[in-house]
Amino acid sequence: FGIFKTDVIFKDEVEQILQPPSMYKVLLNNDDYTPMDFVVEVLQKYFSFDEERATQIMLDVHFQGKGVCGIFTAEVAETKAAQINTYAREHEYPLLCTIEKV
Ligand code: TYC
Repeated sequence: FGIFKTDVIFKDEVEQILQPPSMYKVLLNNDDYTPMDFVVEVLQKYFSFDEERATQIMLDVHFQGKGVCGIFTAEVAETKAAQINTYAREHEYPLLCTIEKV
């Protein structure tokens, strides 16, 4: 009877289920100048795709205009997009990574 210490953990877990964090898509946008190999490298480096899957996604972006690389919480999505845009700029490519609320 009464309140147990474990109730606090249980309450946090219930709140996580009732109010899951907002999720964000991380998208790559096509452009005419970034080399295909560089985009494949980015997809392997920042999303751990193998070369075959990275190539499929790169080609999808190339032909469709943009494509989803993954879905993450706000902080992870923002960090990945910022890192990719910085990495692309360091190599002087216009590759643009954006995020969009699911
Ligand atoms: N369109 C680029 C090319 O032909 C390749 C490319 C693919 C660039 C995906 C950006 O997000 C991108 N070299």
